[in-house]
Amino acid sequence: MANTLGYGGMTNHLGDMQNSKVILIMGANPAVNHPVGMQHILKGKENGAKIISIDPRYTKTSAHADLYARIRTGTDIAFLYGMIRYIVKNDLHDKQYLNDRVFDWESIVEEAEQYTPEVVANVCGCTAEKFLEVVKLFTANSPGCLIWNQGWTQHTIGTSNTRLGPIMQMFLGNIGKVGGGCNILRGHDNVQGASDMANLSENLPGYYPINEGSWKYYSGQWQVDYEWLQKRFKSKEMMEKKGFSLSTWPWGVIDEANATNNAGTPLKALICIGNGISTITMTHKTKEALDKLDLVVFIDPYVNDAAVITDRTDNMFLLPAASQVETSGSVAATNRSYQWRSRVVKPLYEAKEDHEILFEFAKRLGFYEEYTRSLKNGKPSYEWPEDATREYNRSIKTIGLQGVTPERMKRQQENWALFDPVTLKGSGVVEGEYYGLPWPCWSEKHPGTPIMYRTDISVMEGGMGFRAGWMDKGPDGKPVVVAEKNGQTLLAGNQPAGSRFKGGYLEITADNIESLGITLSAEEKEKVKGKNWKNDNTYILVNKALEAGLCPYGNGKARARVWEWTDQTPKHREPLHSFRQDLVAKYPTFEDKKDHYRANIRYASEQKKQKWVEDFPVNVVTGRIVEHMGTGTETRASKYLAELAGEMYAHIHPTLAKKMGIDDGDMIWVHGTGEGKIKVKARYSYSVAETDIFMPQNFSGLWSGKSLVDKYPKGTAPYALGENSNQITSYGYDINTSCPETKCTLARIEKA
Ligand SMILES: Nc1nc2c(c(=O)[nH]1)N[C@H]1C(S)=C(S)[C@@H](COP(=O)(O)OP(=O)(O)OC[C@H]3O[C@@H](n4cnc5c(=O)[nH]c(N)nc54)[C@H](O)[C@@H]3O)O[C@H]1N2
Ligand SMILES: Nc1nc2c(c(=O)[nH]1)N[C@H]1C(S)=C(S)[C@@H](COP(=O)(O)OP(=O)(O)OC[C@H]3O[C@@H](n4cnc5c(=O)[nH]c(N)nc54)[C@H](O)[C@@H]3O)O[C@H]1N2
Ligand SMILES: [Mo]
Repeated sequence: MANTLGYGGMTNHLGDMQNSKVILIMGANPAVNHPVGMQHILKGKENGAKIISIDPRYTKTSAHADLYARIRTGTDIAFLYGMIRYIVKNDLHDKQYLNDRVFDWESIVEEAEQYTPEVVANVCGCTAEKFLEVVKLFTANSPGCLIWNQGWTQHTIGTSNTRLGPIMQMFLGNIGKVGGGCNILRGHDNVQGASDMANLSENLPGYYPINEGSWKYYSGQWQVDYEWLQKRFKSKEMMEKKGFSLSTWPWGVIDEANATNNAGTPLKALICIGNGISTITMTHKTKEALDKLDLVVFIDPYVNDAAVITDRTDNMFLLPAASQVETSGSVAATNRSYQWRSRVVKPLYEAKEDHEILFEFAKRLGFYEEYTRSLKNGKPSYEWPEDATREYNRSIKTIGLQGVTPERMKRQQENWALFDPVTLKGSGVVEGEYYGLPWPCWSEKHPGTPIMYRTDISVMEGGMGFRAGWMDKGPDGKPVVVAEKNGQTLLAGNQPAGSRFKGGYLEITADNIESLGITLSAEEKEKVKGKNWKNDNTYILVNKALEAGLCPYGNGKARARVWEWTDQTPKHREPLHSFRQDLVAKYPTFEDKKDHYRANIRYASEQKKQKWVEDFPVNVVTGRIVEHMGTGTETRASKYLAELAGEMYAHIHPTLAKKMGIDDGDMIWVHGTGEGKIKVKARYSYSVAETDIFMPQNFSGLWSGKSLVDKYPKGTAPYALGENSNQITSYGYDINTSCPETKCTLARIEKA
């Protein structure tokens, strides 16, 4: 149930990396964080793939690589543009692919022009020779796959990183290809499922936007009146507004100026279910917010870390949640595949499954009947969790969950051995299905889509073109569907194999389906009147499209330029707390942003506030260790893991340490650019640059040199406690997602 800060999902899948000839890993450390996924990468290597690791640290993954390049944190965009420039200058780009499938790729070439190998070297802090070695090795081998994770997302420009990576892959025609793609390694168990089901504050389930149309659609799906639903909110405006996010909510409590973004009120209560929350940047601000709230509830199998950080003495409740082995239902993996999980034991002691706790809330708040109506779907009672799965099969059409039925998942679970791990193809009773029915799985006859955007196979075999953003603002400010922008078409120039319609087409609607060569009977026409593929409960539009080999969401171009975003084409911008003060003027950050997930967020004013690096001269990198997970709440409560990794530390390069008179094993104070400070053990390591220190993000329970052990209810303290690295991570949030800039932090260190 835990949430994540990263967005994404693989275009391909883990087994498919065995088909790659080169694997570029940038901003991820799978040897530590995805040790099982890493096995596929190593198999790929045995099959001849070259492995490239680009990371500010020499990691365990780097140790497996054929080529390693160290770059400064937050400079991947310069590196990627350098690669694109090299690709174009050497005529290595796939022009047919770009012309057919990518909208305004020329704007990328234009932006890339300035990133000569020398500029890349200067911005990224690697040598021009090393950069050229990387781009030469990557382009000399095909197909190439790209892997990233939190090294790319936890930045003010995180979304630009995650756009430019795929764009670079498109220049090489690597997306929609076996052994190619972008294999984003996601975080928690079922984090893909959690975002598919809208554990996010900016959309409804299935990524339906929060607007009147979607709310009306869902009121139908949930079988409640739209008006009743609307009354749950203070106003229609608030109903259609993005909520606070995991990273902005503390500002909704402590900074009263944000009340205007929140219907005139600061936040008063917090219910935290399945999230660490002490892992957001600037933990001392989270503490301040927790102290100030009227009511705090944690729903967790363990004592949530944040419950120990706060000084509050009243109105805080810990509700014991069951763990994953005490529950059953569907979970989605990093490659969009859904799997059925069976309960191992019933919840122990007084613990309850998360949904039971939510049902109890609904009963006491008086809307249990409305809450569960669509589970019953006309029957006298519901069957958990199958009927919850059936609800999303019916309602989540956008990403094609129609075909991911409980019956199919259970049959797959019983026949694991019949699937090939490299192709995900089933045989015998599961012949004609891919493992996990990776979405989109358009119907109960569809096999699922293990590799997205393939045009060499038909839609019914898992093929599809790109999904363009068809929406634009019309002259009256209202959204309209468009097929072109500024004279450039958004329609693809090719089509998936077996398509009866040649070329690109808009998403399928009742109005356009006949113009695509599909005929509907008078009765069918009547049934789908005014509908499109995303809200047609009869499925006629989707099924007719599939029969004709057409993709329901259309066949468009991927947008290399997103015209409604601040950075229409990705741009390098220095972090708010930049290690390279001299580059800030050339690559400044964004203007301050008001009402960003309901908080007023500083960008330029924070960057310009002072010459940060003069007072905070050490660049801090944070990340994970293999022994602990997330906050470490669960893993530090394991004697075995606490024994393996029981102590918080900072990796420091001996050269930097010597300059400061710090010996291996000395305690040091690390002061952040906010008010936080932590006391940790210095460990000499050559894995970090001479300018950097590295700290794991997996510790908690010590607070600026003091132990919080007495604050745990008796018998619940974990075996290993440590300082929380986020007490010193800097202010800063992604311009689109609000993901905290935890990967670019400056600090001051001194011997303790
Ligand atoms: N054992 C273990 N496994 C885990 C987790 C755990 O806590 N413990 N957490 C899970 C979760 S929730 C997630 S999201 C994933 C995260 O998986 P990863 O993203 O692999 O995890 P990190 O260690 O945070 O960061 C990856 C690498 O990014 C590098 N990096 C930092 N900044 C930059 C940058 O600007 N550019 C580049 N190129 N690299 C950079 C770091 O040095 C680090 O080696 O792991 C999951 N797996
Ligand atoms: N400096 C720095 N900070 C970071 C990162 C970084 O790289 N550097 N990475 C960020 C990322 S990507 C993430 S995902 C976060 C870590 O993510 P968090 O969500 O903060 O950390 P977890 O420890 O996974 O917290 C999950 C909580 O849910 C509880 N839990 C487990 N199973 C269940 C269940 O079935 N039901 C319920 N109700 N609760 C359950 C656990 O006991 C725990 O308290 O850290 C972020 N913070
Ligand atoms: Mo994560």
